[in-house]
Amino acid sequence: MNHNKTVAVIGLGFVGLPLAMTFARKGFRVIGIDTDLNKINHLRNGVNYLTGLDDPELRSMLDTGRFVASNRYDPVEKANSIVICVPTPLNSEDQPDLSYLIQAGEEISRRIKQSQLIVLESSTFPGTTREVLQPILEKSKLLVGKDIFLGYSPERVDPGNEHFSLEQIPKIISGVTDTCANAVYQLYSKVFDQLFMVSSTEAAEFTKLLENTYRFVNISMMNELATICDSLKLNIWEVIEAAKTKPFGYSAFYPGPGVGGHCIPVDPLYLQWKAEQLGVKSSFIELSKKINNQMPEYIVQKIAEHLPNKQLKDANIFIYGAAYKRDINDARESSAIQIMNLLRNAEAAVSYHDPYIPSLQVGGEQLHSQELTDQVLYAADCVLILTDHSTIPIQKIVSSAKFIFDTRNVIKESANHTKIMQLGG
Ligand code: SAJ
Repeated sequence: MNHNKTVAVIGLGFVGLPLAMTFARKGFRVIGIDTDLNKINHLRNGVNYLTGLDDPELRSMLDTGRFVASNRYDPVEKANSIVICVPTPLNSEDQPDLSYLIQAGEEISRRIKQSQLIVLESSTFPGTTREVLQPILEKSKLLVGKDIFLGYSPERVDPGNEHFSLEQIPKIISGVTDTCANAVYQLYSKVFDQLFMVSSTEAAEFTKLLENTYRFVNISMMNELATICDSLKLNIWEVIEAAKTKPFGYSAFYPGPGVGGHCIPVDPLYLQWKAEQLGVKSSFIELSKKINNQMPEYIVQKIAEHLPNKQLKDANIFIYGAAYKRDINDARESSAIQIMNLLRNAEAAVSYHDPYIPSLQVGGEQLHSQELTDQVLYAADCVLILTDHSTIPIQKIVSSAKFIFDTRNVIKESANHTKIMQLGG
């Protein structure tokens, strides 16, 4: 079968939707499937819910039929290839939750056709494609490598990154068998500028976890060094800038109020879980998790210690930034949520402003982004900067706020202001 005509993309989130649109741009007919009817209705109206904007390109793809969106799995029968981009979160015990993947596998298995290629893109522990997904697909009595083809290619979407288009990001690919690997190559070579084939799906699964565990560990190291700089009365941001002058052997990471998002705090714990299954320790991941998870408490403790003439319980704390990182509209796993909970537990009054996050569930209550007025800034006992959105009105905050805690080194001349405290500064 020619795998290069119709592609079904399962899961239309921050990974699947950009991928579906990239396939459509490259001339494929794309069937986008997501069980969230709200997403499907947005798409059918030409609205890209990732940006929240009307998307003329998306509308044109839908109007010309190059991209059809459905909340049902039946259309996968018409696809030559199926790419799975469903969430692989953690459960409440910080362990892998493959329920979305298993559900997708079962739905595909009931409709799978001879010669179809299935590629898993969701981040997951080594062995998932072969040990979890393959048996589900073979319930159809079609055998992987003979009747159907199965591979793994880790997603490398970087939300908010304007510098790389999806097809420019080198793509790791792999197959359960050599024939499968070749089928994955035939499909992805039509879309991505650079492919990198590895020897097994396990190697590809591990590659993705390595990339994000590398970030997780390095960020935690910077968080710990920031607390040491606080005690030494040194400025970690100055030291990082100095270290960055080294043209080799150093890559910069930065301290922050914690590690949010659906990748960095999650992927390393998938690797840790797999290592534990094999009786192998993962000390770096365990320590990094502990350090990163302590940052919200460290931030709140610093506020309690340095609030001018106030106890936390009598204080009004105004937070700038709820998104887990700059310039995106996602607050999943954002440390802002933990920090708001800790402050409210200390009986402080908490409000926030984030141009990307209009409302937020905090401790069972729906908080709404407040307008950023001089009055609101002046009324706060502490303005806490948690997200360094590009549009942050620094001068407005500096001129109106009585006391500022900057956890992102947004206010560069903070040393000149006695009312500004910096994380690691
Ligand atoms: N963070 C720090 N210090 C840093 C870098 C990040 O505190 O030096 C924090 C961020 O504020 C955020 C969290 O860590 O809360 C994660 O930030 P991130 O920059 O890693 O952003 P993500 O979660 O969107 O990660 C994605 C990942 N992409 C994929 O998994 C395909 C990651 O691999 C990318 O390297 C990353 O984007 C990126 O480079 O922006």
